[in-house]
This record gives sequence, structure tokens and C-alpha cells, in this order.
Amino acid sequence: MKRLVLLAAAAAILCAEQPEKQMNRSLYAFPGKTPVLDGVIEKGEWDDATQFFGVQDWVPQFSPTANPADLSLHAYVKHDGKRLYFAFDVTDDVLYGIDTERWLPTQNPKAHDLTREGFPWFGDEAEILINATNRYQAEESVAGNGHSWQMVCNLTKSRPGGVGSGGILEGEPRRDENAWNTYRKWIDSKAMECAAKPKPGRKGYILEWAIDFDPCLEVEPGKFYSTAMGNKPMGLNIALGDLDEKEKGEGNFGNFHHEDWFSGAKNVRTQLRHFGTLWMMSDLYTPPPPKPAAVKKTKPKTSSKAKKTSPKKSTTKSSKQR
Ligand SMILES: [Ca+2]
Ligand SMILES: [Ca+2]
Repeated sequence: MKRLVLLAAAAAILCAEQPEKQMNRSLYAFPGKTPVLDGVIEKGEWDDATQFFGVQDWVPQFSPTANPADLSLHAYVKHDGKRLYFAFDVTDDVLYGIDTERWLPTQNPKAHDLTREGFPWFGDEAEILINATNRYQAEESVAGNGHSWQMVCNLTKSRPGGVGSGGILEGEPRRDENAWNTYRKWIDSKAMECAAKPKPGRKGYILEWAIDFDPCLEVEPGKFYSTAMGNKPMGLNIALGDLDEKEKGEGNFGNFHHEDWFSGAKNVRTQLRHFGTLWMMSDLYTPPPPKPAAVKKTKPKTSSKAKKTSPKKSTTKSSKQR
């Protein structure tokens, strides 16, 4: 009995330490205009996307992020019936390999080799993990195929451009040669593309990421997502990685400063069961009907003075003058 009480107390503490907002997040990708992948968020380009924000309330793998000027995210998601798109507008006060030297982690002197021995995620970067089947069995991570995958977009290196040029890279599991080769094929065929560019003033960067439904969203063997399937949930996780100066990540693996996750929990965030949900929406977003206008409680002023100087009129005038 005593043991049961203790267990219950321990469970309560665990629940308290992992607030519900960090688990099972959902995003909705609606149809929208095709964006231009150039690392610039043009006016209106992403207005029809679903917006989401981070990373103070995301799940930290390393040092928790407390200051939005240190690291924060304004992100967008939509699709155009053929491809799924994400844009990441990242605020990051120190850009690794641009504002700093290209220092290496003690764990891997080959971190920047663009091979299976390298660390593709080493740098300022984002990772997308998708489970298109939305099914899992136990504690498995992604398979590294159209059903489930993990890819990287790094600010300062890429498969197409090499070290020094940001963009898309093969992700995990690197130990699996089949996964690596599949990812390589997706990049070479442009089934997956990512544009990465520092923002003017260099206090952050933009990533614009495109993912072909076929071959990257394989919901059943040989069957890829299409809007004809209607609205469909998929597993989704996102990581935002932050390297600054080496000393800032003291004590963390690879001297990472931050690695914050959209969903899950520390150390298990790559397991499919910890993913959040991405709803692929087949129809345009329909806003809810407007609420009936509230009845004004205060009587409008009726003095002759107020009538003569209508505030509406003067606003129009001043805006015209501008
Ligand atoms: Ca753009
Ligand atoms: Ca950084």
C-alpha cells in the first residue's frame, strides 16, 4: 500500500515536470499558394499558411531556452496539393560558422564530413521528422523511408552546396545505409529541398523547406498522400538546434547550446510515439462565421459638437495625407 502511494506521488511529480502543452501538439497544413524557396519570406508569400511559434515552451534536450533573443521561432506550414512546405523564421543571436569559427565537437573531428560519419545536424539548423503512417509499435524511431524519416536543413552546409552553403542534408538513422541512400536520392531528385539564408543584420536566419508528397509521404506501402484522401493525420516532430561559441554549450553533448523539440520528452523525442500531429487538410480553411455584433452598452454622444468633428472623417484625411 505504502509503495502504491509512493508510486502515485512519483507519477504526480513526473506529470508536474512535463506540462501537457509539451505533449501531443497538433498543426494543420491547409492548401495554399506555392512559395518560392529562396530563404526570404516575401510579403504575402506565407500569409495563407498556418503559423506556429517556439521555442520557450518546447522540449529542451540541452540547456532550456529562456530568452527569445537567444533563440526563438516563427514558423509556417502549408501545402499546394503536391508538396508540403515549412518556413522557419529563426531568431538566433550568434550564427555558428558565420559569427563564430567553425569549431568542432570533441566527439567527432569528422562532424563536417558529408558522409555517414558526419554530424549533419551540427550547426544552427532545423530537423523535420514525419511519420506518414501515423502508426507505431513500441519505442522505435523513424525507419528512414517514405513511411517515416528525419531530415536536416543546416544554415551553413548542405548536400547540394557542400560545406559553407546552407540547405538540405541526409538525417537519421545515418547508421542505416538504405536510409542514407533513400535520403540522398530524395535530395538529388529535388523531392526534398531547403533554402537557408541568414537574415539581414544576421540575428537569425530563414529556412524554406519543400517536401514532395510522392515519395516522402507514403501513408501505406506504395500509396502517397493526396488531397483525394481527405484530411489525414500524420506524426510530426521538429527540432531547432542552436550552436553558438563552443564555451556556451559547456557540459552539453557536442557543446550544443540548445536543441528544442516541438513534441515529446528529453532523450526519447525521436521515438514515433512521442511525435505530435500534422493534419494534412484537403480543403481550404473556412473561417468560423462572424459572431453577432455586441450590443453597445454606452450611449453614443449626441452633442452637436461631436457630430461636427467626426473622428472617422479625420482618420481618412490623415491617412490620405500620408
Ligand atoms: Ca521565399
Ligand atoms: Ca547559433
